[in-house]
Amino acid sequence: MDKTDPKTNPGNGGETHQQATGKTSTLTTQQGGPIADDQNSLKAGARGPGLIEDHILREKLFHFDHERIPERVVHARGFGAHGYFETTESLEDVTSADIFQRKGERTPAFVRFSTVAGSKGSADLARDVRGFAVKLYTKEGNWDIVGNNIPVFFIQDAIKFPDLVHSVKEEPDRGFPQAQSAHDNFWDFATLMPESMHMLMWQMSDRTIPRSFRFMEGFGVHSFRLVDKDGKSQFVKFHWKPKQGMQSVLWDEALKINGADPDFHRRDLWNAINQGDYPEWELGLQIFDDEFAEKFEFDVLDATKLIPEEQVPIRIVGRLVLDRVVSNFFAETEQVAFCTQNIVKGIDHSNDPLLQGRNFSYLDTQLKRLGGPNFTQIPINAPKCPMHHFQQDGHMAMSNPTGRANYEPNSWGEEEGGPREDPARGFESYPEDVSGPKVRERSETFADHYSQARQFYISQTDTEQQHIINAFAFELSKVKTPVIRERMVSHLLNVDKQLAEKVAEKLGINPLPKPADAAMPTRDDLPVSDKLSILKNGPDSFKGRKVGVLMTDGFDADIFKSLEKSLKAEGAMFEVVAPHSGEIKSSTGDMVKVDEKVDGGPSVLFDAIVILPGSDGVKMLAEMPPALTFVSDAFNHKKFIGYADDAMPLLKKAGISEMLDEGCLQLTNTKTTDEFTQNCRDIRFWQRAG
Ligand code: HDE
Repeated sequence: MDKTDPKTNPGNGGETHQQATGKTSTLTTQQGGPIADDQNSLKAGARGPGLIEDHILREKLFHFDHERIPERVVHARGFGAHGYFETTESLEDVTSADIFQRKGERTPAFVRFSTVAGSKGSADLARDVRGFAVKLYTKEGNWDIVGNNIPVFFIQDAIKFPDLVHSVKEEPDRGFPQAQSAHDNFWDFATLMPESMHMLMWQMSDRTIPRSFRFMEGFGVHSFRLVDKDGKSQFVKFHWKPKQGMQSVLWDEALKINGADPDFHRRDLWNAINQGDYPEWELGLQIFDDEFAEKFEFDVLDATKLIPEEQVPIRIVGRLVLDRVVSNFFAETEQVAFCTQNIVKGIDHSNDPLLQGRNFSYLDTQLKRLGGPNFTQIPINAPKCPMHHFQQDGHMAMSNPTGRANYEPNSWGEEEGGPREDPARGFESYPEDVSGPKVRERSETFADHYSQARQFYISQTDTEQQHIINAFAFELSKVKTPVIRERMVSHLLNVDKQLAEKVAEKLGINPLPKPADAAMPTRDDLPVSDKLSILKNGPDSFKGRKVGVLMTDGFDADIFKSLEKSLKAEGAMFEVVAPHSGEIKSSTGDMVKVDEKVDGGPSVLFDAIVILPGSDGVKMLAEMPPALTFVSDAFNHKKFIGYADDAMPLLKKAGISEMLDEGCLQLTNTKTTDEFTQNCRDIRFWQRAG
């Protein structure tokens, strides 16, 4: 199947769309009239004024003028892909949701990953939460799990969402900074909202600078409900676990990647899928009953808290595979409309006040963004199961009912009367017993803002803790108002004293402020949860990763071939980086295609590097600043480095020849290239100082 052919790509609605099929067809107006000249507008004389009767020009400009729709108010920058969800275990015992009944059944899916704060054109490597929104086209209606790559959220009540988003976006008077939380307004708001402390720890961790969408987890965040066929209900939290393992970049890399390739994440997903290396996630459920919810230390309705996997283990029930890129970015990624209220029978909402607010917001925002109530008819949003209802008309109504009946009940009989309710199949809300006074109040069970923040911190490796310290110090160094910086340090004192001291030191805050007043004091240490760390859950192979091989004419053909073989066997990729584009010639005269010219292919774009120059070429490289940075950056970013003997002059000039450690391996033969590939499975040589 041609994946880019709209005819064969249902997400784009291409089945009925006659434009751009790839065949040479006659250019027409929107009315279908063939166009003879698309180069010149109609004028009174070749140098005369334009004529308003030029319907071809007017139609073209009219359409162009209206090409843009409002970008999403948050999560504007995103990238989507198609795939499927496969049920690997029947959940008949806990839910009547049709999608979970039959082991082995596949359900079509569309996933959109995103950053939150930046505009549509912002860079991929912003330090930011990532959206992980999944649309499942089930046989009993669309189910959207609109999640993030972090299991908790900043706020507890939807009423604070506009404030949160205003504070993190560009400051309104100046219109900057773009796609960054490192500014006064964000930290002012966050430090005045102690409930954000747990999320801030995640946000300052490497979770917010993932190496790729493929290497991050996804979470439904809220507690939802599962309801079985007898109406019995339990709570559930949804987790997406990447089969590829987790991996993040370093902050210095993120900054440089944004310059070198602002599309790094979307390009990565696009390339992986097009190369047949389909990313895959397991769906894990944390299922717990009301009794557990009662006795758990925190409120399961509080979205700033998680339930450690050690406490409620994850049950893997399915897998999500992304195997098809979009064929039209606008039609699919831009027009897809996720709504938390898109749920199916057998699944229900909980009373989480954040979720309750979301259920209003998503539908509402789509109306503004997509222009009318019929956005559900856009192919990417339309269910793939039969649907019949009496909703009608409105802007851009595309699928219109026929016949006389547009209401029910009616007297027009089975054939003519249209669809009817089906109590056996239809959605039913879990009949939870609820009563209480109408109040604007926050439950006291939501009051502990620090204990899980601390649990997160103490569950990290030393390296990860250091990254968190650095991230806080970096972000707060961009905050110009001293009292805001100090307020954050006063909160950190309630999380971890050493963390607070180290951040304070980097910010030049001396003496330390008093710890922030806490609605509830931090509890005695909660147990370390290894699942909260990225490094403790790294990949077990180098599959799907990419090596940058810096080469020149005269490179050693045998080493290159054996490296190529070894990386291929691992499922890893490589790109050839050279002083010039085109091709380079090996020691034995073989030609190899160059992927990147060295100044366009810095080492931050790769997971590991190999330096394989010819003995003459290395002298040229040693005089090229981008080649020197290629090497020194990789070293400083603790990447694995493979090098041929001929590379020494470059390593010397880059200042690392005296510091070569076990993360740097000289490549001489097949055995060493295999060893190099195996080393790369650790992704970084963290022992390297600095
Ligand atoms: Fe969203 N969020 N959100 N959010 N959110 C939107 O919907 C909102 C929240 C998330 O790729 C908007 O279609 C409120 C949590 C993702 O298209 C908007 C609250 C989580 C996406 C909206 C939250 C998310 C959005 C903007 C607090 C993780 C991108 C455009 C009550 C569980 C979906 C749009 C995509 C998008 C509202 C909090 C995830 C305005 C009011 C918590 C992944 O409706």
